[in-house]
Amino acid sequence: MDRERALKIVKEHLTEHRYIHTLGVMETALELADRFGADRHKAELAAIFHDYAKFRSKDEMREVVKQQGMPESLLHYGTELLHAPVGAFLVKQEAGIEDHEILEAIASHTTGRVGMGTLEKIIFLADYIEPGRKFPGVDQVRLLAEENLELACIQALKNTVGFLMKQNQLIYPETIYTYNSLLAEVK
Ligand code: DGI
Ligand code: FE
Ligand code: FE
Ligand code: FE
Repeated sequence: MDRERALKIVKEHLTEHRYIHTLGVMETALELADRFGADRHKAELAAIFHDYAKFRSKDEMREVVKQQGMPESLLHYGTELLHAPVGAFLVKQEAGIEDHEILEAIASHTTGRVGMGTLEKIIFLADYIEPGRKFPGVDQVRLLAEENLELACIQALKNTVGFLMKQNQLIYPETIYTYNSLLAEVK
């Protein structure tokens, strides 16, 4: 699938704000793919589709989790987590994307995953640092991303976990496992 067709599909499922975010993730993912050696076309498609399910109803997302045999635990940590794995499923079903690496990168873009590959790390990071993001600490992550993909992902995870803790939100265990696995990778 080419970029124009992918963007056209995704645009119908997103708000204007979320579409602009998606374009930012796409540009950033392409830069990171060049820098860290990933397939440009896969990075582009994964970025374009990463938030495909962002505006699906909670009920629809919960149904997909149950019907597709996704981890039941996903249902107990806040509905924000669901659009990533559910998005990967719907992108395959509705947009016909079959590439396993692309689908995996979409599925893991919110929590990360233990043993993430380069494309997954790139999408995870691009989602965090795209030019429209204004999180406290994002500039430090942008600097790290110029040199070291893993260190940048680690810092993004730290910031997210700190943010969630301040808000008294539950931390999905995979988010912590991802942090541990990246730390082990750089040691
Ligand atoms: O979809 P985006 O807004 O572009 O970004 P995202 O897919 O990274 O989702 C961010 C949201 O996910 C944000 O509200 C924090 C939440 N989140 C990320 N990790 C966890 C989490 N929420 C919980 N409860 N636990 C997590 O581990
Ligand atoms: Fe997302
Ligand atoms: Fe994210
Ligand atoms: Fe996003």
